[in-house]
Amino acid sequence: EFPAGDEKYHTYAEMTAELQATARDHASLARVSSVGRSYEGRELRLIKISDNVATDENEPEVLFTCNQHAREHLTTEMCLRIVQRFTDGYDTDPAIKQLVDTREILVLPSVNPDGSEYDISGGRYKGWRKNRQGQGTDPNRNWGYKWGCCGGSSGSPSSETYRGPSAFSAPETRAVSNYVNSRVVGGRQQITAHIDFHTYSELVLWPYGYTYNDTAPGMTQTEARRFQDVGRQIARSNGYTPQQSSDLYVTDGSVNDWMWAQHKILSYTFEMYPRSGGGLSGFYPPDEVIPRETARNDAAVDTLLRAAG
Ligand code: 0X9
Ligand code: CA
Ligand code: CA
Ligand code: CA
Ligand code: ZN
Repeated sequence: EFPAGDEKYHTYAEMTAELQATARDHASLARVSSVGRSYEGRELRLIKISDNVATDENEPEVLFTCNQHAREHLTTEMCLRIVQRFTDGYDTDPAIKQLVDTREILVLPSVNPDGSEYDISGGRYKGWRKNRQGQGTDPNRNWGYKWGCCGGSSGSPSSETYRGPSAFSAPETRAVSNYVNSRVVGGRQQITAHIDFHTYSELVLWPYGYTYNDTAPGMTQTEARRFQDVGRQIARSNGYTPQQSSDLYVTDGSVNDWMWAQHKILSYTFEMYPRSGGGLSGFYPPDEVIPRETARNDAAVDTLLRAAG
C-alpha cells in the first residue's frame, strides 16, 4: 500500500476497482479488457471509452499508456483522470461528448503493475523503476525498433536501463505491442496517436530517441515537422518544454520509436511534474498535487485526440 498520507494514489487493486466501477456506471461508454499478463501474472488492464463501446467503429483510435516505470505513480493517476473525465463528462460537456463520439479512446493505466506494487510494498517507497523479471528489465528499453542499437540502454541486468536479453523479452512490452499489432485491421493501423506518461521533468518528447538527427529512415522532414508542431502546441497548454527525445538523452528500444517506426502512430512521451527536484524524491510528490497536475494535461490530451483525426 502507499505510505501514510499518500492514500489518494491508487494501488493496483484500487485501480482495477475504479476501472470496473466506471464500466458498470457507464456501460454504453466504457468497457474493461486485458491485453495480457505481467511477469508475475497481473492482468494488464485496458479500458476503452467510446460511444457504442461494444462495437469496433471506424473512428481514429488513440492510446494512452501509463506507469511503464514502476515508481512513476503520478502517471497512473493521469490515466485514471482521462478515464474519469471522458466518462463522467459525457452527458454535461459538449466538447467531451464530441471527442468520445468521434474517437475510440484506449487507456492502459499500468503497464508495469509488478514493479509498481513492489515499489509501495510494506508502505515504503523503494525507488524501483523496472519490471520484476529477474533483476528487472527497463520496459522503455525493451521495445523492438533498433533495440540496443546505439548506447541508449544497458546490457547489464543490474542496470537501471537494462534492455533485457532480447527485444520484447518483457511480458509487459510484448503484451502491449501484440495488442497494438492487433489493431492493424484490413491492413490499416487503427491507432493514430499515443501518449506514454512518465515522470518527471515537465517535458513533451517525440521520436526518434535513438538518434540526435531530426530526420532518419522512416522520419521525413514533413513528419518531423508534424511531431514538432503538435508537440509545441501541446506544450503551450501545459507549460512543459517541447523537444525531440534524444535532446534529453539517447535511448534505444523506447516505446515512441517503435510506435512510430512500426505503425506510424503519432507517439509522444510526457514527463510530468515536477520540473526538477531532488533525485528520487521527484518521483514521489504528495498526493495533494494529483488533481492539479493531472488536470494540467486536460487540454493537451484533447489536442492529441483532435490531432488523431
Ligand atoms: O528514460 C526514459 O525512459 C524516460 N525518462 S524517465 O525519467 N521517466 O525514465 C524518457 C524516455 C524518452 N526518450 C528519450 N529520452 N530518448
Ligand atoms: Ca497527503
Ligand atoms: Ca464509437
Ligand atoms: Ca475502431
Ligand atoms: Zn519513466
